[in-house]
Amino acid sequence: MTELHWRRRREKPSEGEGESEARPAGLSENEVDVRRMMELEQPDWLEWEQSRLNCFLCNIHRYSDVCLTIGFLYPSLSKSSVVSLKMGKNMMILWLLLRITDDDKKQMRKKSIHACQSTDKDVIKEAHAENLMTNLSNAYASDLLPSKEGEDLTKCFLLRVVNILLHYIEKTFDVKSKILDFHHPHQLLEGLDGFDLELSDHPESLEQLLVDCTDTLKYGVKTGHPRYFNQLSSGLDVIGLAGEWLTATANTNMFTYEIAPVFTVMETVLLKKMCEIIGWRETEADGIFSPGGSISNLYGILVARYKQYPEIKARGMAVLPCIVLFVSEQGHYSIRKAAATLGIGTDNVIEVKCDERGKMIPAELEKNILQAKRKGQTPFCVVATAGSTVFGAFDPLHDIADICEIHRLWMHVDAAWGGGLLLSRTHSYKLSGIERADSVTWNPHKLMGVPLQCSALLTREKGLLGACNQMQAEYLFQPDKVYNINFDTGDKTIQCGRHVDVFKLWLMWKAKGTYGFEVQIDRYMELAKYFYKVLKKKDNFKLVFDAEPEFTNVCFWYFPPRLKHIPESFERDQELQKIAPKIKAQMIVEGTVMLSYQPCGDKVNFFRMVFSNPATRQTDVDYLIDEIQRLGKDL
Ligand code: ABU
Repeated sequence: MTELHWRRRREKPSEGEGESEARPAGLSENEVDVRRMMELEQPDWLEWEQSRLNCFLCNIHRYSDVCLTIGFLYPSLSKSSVVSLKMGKNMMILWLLLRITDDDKKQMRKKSIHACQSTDKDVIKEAHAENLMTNLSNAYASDLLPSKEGEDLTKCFLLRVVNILLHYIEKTFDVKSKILDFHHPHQLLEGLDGFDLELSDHPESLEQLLVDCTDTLKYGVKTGHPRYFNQLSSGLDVIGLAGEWLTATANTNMFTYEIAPVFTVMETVLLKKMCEIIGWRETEADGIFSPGGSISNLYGILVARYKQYPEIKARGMAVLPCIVLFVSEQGHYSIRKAAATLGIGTDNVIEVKCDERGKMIPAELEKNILQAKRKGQTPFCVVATAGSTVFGAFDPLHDIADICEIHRLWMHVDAAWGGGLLLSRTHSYKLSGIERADSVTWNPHKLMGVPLQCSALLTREKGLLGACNQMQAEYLFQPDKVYNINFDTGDKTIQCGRHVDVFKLWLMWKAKGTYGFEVQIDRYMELAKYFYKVLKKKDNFKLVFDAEPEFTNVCFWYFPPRLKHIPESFERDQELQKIAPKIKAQMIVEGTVMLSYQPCGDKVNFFRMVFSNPATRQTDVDYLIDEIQRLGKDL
């Protein structure tokens, strides 16, 4: 029935479809369609299976609207709309009288809205089932909107996509499900169970696209799984997800107010809020959302250099002295990348020594600055880190700010990871001094759990980003627009086209309130403390720093029984170096848990546990410890 329905529609000429055919007097278009469908099918009602009858009802529904269908399946409908609805043994026998007045429609709408609100699961299920049962093997993307009369097919297709996503979301939160179904790249390229990544000259059916959507998720990684600890960004926030869907549906560009009126204003609201939280006065502060922490850091260094040498914009690096900048040895590699990109050069990024916890040593910074000056180099910027990637260390920001003031250096704080901690009244003191920075990177897609990507670069001085980057393209940023062109923020960036990253953050902030983020972040800190305490008691685990964690990072080694009692030596460490990669490989193959590892300086491979996933519970932490022991005991 369903396929027939679509085929019939596809065969019809698109111009004036249905309108030219004679309609029996007194019957609406809907009624004609339903009658035509009955004639085509010539149903023997009594022999129909329940599912087939349901499917038929769904198709009838496609010719009216969703509210009406929910309405006529709803048992307490007025008798004028439904003549009779009887339940047989294994089937429903239904006589429909589609002589529905406007009053009836209103009445039905009220009831259907009520049904949805009252969580009448059966009614809602029925409404969804009708679309989910439709087979789309004979339907193609060209049949969807904006194709004429493509509404029903579009609704059906998108509901099926949503159903796939819902299934995936449910699986994601189910600890018993695997985090990933691992395959090697060559296997994916060769094709798995009909999942073909190659592209064809001919269109695939919508049904095939749905299979491809399912397979794409099947062979991916469930980053919201409670036992996914692999990256600083994890979790699956349903509100954030809704925000991302809306953003994709709006499909606009952030460069002008003209085409993104709500989003550009929303961005100013968010930037103001984040600047206030940092401790800057609203009149001063400025910023921009960018595609990730590395780009935000690049912006920080770009404006630092522009502030000191505005002539760089027109005349380039040739007119500058040999400028150098400083970052701790635990700082993010994006600083060196930015130096390479900006023509400063990685040799001119001076790495400052850290203490045993991974914090920049201020005396070392001062020493490096003086050394650079003696060598004829020109220091212009210090990058402090608030929440280092591996150890979660916070540099002493006040001490660094003092040094920057003395030497008149720009202070950029890379708080991509640690910025979220500003929302916790218990832990925000760890970023004390951030208010003295000239620029800050803060990624809500990390600790705050906003879906990727969402990163902000914030500057204390208003107007610098614009002055540094604007090119005043006349086709976009006309000065004589009807509205306040200060909201055309696109020229502040190094991009032209810019994705809307702000809406999902705004929606999540609305949904949680600042206190909601605080509760979530404080929970991660509690989990990190719990994890540290459990590990401390186990003699086959060793903490890289034996102190209560300052952030949610906890770094540790696992010692299999054969290495446990061997005293520390080069030879022992050569063996220990192999343990974490082997355990991790097995974790990936079995798909039970995901955790990252790395060597660091003179420390051989160790695991980095990190908490930023709202789905994680203490039991998952216990599971991780058991799992490492299970996978590692015989290594
Ligand atoms: N600094 C980018 C993120 C690194 C991580 O997730 O481990």
